[in-house]
Amino acid sequence: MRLRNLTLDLAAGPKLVGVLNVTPDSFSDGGRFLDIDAAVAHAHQLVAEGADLLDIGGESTRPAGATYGAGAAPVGVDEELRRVVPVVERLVRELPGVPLSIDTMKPEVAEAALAAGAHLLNDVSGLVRAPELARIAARFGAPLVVMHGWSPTGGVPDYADLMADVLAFLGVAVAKARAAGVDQVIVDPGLGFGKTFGQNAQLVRRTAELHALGCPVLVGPSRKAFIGHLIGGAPPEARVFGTAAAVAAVVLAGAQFIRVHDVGPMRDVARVAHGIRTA
Ligand code: HH2
Repeated sequence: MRLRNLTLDLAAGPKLVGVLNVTPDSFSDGGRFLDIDAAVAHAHQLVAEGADLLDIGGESTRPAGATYGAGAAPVGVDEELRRVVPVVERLVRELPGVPLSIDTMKPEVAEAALAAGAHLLNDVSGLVRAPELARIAARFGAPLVVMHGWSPTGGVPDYADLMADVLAFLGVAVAKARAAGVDQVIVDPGLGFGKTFGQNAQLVRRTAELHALGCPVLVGPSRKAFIGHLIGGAPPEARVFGTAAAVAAVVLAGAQFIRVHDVGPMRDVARVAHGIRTA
């Protein structure tokens, strides 16, 4: 995969995408600078632990009713720009070998982050909320992640056939992206978005079916509520081993990108699972 001046060899093994959330609960003028510093420090730590890419988000994607947590307050464009762009600018300078992904549904944020040197776009709405994200990605030659299952309300639809719905939705998103000129599209089943606990587990088990779309696959099981549910309601920080089980499952199924918070532990899990897969 080509990312501006960088390349990723997807045949060499799964790539770990470290989650870098720049989403503080409250902002004061003094707090903002500290939050950017804290995010940059966290980025360095994730890379030291073995992150292959970083996914930078300035707005929580948790809508009310999401199956992995309580809803989050919406963030305006200006605030999201203030959170994300300075972090991108610093990381482009301080970690020049690390591809940076921007997790946003806002065209203004996508454009500013790519202009600041970010390498790829992560659209959890799969080109539904802002289809123009595809043209922006194309203009910068940036790969685009399209994810299934986001909705403004966070409800769980009544699927006739879950995997068929995921494949059909992602197929449309890939076609839209290609029509806009994006030649590198990554597909994501959207664990925790618009699915019951059991449906999330089923999608983990059936990850290999996503390869039918002909694109690299990204999966984000990290610390999500379906994992907490399977281990008796553990809170997010206590879901590391549970996350490891899901990471192993999706690596065995050939997922090329794994989006995780706990990069150090998941590095080993992914390496061993990949070693088993390719033995
Ligand atoms: N999950 C979250 C956010 N962005 N992007 C993709 N492509 N796939 C995912 O599974 C995914 C995502 C939610 O996780 P987190 O970043 O921990 O939470 P929040 O968005 O509330 O900050």
